[in-house]
Amino acid sequence: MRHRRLTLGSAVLATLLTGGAAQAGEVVEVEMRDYGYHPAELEVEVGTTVRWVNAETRTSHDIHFPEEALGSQRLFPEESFERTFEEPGTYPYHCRPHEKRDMAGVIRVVPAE
Ligand SMILES: [Cu+2]
Repeated sequence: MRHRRLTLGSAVLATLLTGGAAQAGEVVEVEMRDYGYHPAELEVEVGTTVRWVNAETRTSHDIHFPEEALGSQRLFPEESFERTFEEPGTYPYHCRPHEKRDMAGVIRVVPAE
């Protein structure tokens, strides 16, 4: 399984290299910091694993998918949560402790090319 760490700069580069969505079998990281998900919007192909990593120094967050009533426990700094997306669709999520701060994101899962 290939692993690609997405920072703000490399996310743009990765998009250019792959021609769009992350591909099946890949792991794409979303950082949680400054009460936000980075990137907040992400497009991946079916079969991609998204790993949310808490990059804060002391704040905990979670990842909650309200439409499916599933998600992570509270994640403390350096802890992570993974989900592999097997069905195309739009998956909005948010952080339950920080819902009022609009800490939210969305994963768009597209069919493999
Ligand atoms: Cu949060």
